[in-house]
Amino acid sequence: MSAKPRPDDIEARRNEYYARVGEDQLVPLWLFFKDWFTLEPHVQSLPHVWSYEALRETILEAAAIVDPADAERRVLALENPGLPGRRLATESLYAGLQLMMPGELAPCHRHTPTAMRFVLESDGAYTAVNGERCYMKPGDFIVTPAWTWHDHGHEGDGPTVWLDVLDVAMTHLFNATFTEHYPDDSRPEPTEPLDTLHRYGMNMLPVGYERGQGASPIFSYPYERTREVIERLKDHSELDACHGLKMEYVDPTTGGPAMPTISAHMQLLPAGFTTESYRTTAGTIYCPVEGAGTVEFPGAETPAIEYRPWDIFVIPSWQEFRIAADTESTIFSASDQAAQEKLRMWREQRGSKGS
Ligand code: 1HN
Repeated sequence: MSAKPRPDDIEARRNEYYARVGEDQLVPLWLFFKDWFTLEPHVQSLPHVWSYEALRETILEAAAIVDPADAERRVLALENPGLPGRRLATESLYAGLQLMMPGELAPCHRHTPTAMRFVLESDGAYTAVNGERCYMKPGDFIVTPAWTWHDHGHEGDGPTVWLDVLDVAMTHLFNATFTEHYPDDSRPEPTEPLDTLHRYGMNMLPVGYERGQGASPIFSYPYERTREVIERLKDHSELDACHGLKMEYVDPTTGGPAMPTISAHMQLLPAGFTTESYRTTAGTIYCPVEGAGTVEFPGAETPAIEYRPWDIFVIPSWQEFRIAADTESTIFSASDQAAQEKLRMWREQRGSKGS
C-alpha cells in the first residue's frame, strides 16, 4: 500500500493539474464555486447621486463643442463609480443625460436595445418614434421600443434635457446588439402626434389588434396625466410602508410593464413620510420631479443621499435603503425588474434585514 500523499505533494499535483487543464480551456469548478454561488448577490455598483444643478451646467457646456447631427446623440453617460470604464449606471442598465438645443436634429436610427426617456427640461422639443412626434414636457415618460425608428428635434426655445435609460447591457450580454441608420435625418410618413395614445391608451383597442407585442404601443406617458392620477389618489389611498403611493407605467394591452426589460414607476411620498427599509435585486435609477428629501442606508457606511428635483440617483441591487421625504415628493424610477421577473430572478425584502 502506498502512503497517503504528503500535503505539499498534493498541493504540487493540484497546481500542476490546474495549469495543464487550463491549457485545454478547462477550469475546475471547485476553485470558483464559492465565489460564484454566494448566499447573496455581491454587487459592484454603488449608490450614487448626480446633482442636476451641476449636471445641467456640465451638459450645457457640450452644446458649444459638439452637434448631435455629427455626434449622433449629445449625451453624457452616467457611469456608476463602482463600475469604472463600463459606461453603465447599474450592472444591467445604461443611463445618460441628453441635450438638444433649439433648431437641432438628432438623426434617425433604430437598435435592438429598448430605450426610454424621462424629460427633465423641455419646451418644444420632440422625439419621434416610428414617425410619431412626442412633444416633450418635464416629467413625461417616453418609450422607444426595440427596433423602432427614432429621431429627435427641437422647435422651441431653450435647452431640452432628458434622461435616457437603455437595456444595452442586456443586448450586449446576449450579443444581440444591432443598429441601423435611416438614410435621412428623420423618418418620413409622419403620423399624428399622440396617435398611439388615442388609439391604445384610452381603455379601448382597435378591433383585431394583436395584444402583447413586447412593448407598450403607447410611446408617450405625459406627466400631466401621471400627476393628475397621483393627485386624485393621494388623499384617500393607503400608503405602502416601503413605497408610499407607487404606480407602474404599463402596456395597456397586457397590463404588464411598459417595456419587456425595464420597469418604470412614479411614486408619491407625502411630506414627512419615511419609507420602511427595503431592498430589491432590481438595481434602480431614480429621478425626483418634485420635492426634497434624503435616501438613507441603514446599517451601512454608505453616506446618505440628499435629493432635490431632477437629481438622478442610483440604488444598486440588494442595497437596503429608505427614503425620508422632507417635502411632498414625486419620484420617477426605472429598473431591470421587468427583465428579472421574466427570468424568475427578481427578489425583494421588505423591512430591515436585521429585523
Ligand atoms: C440612443 O439611440 C439614444 O436615441 C440615446 O437618443 C442614448 C445610448 C446608447 C445607445 C443608443 C437616442 C443611447 C442610444
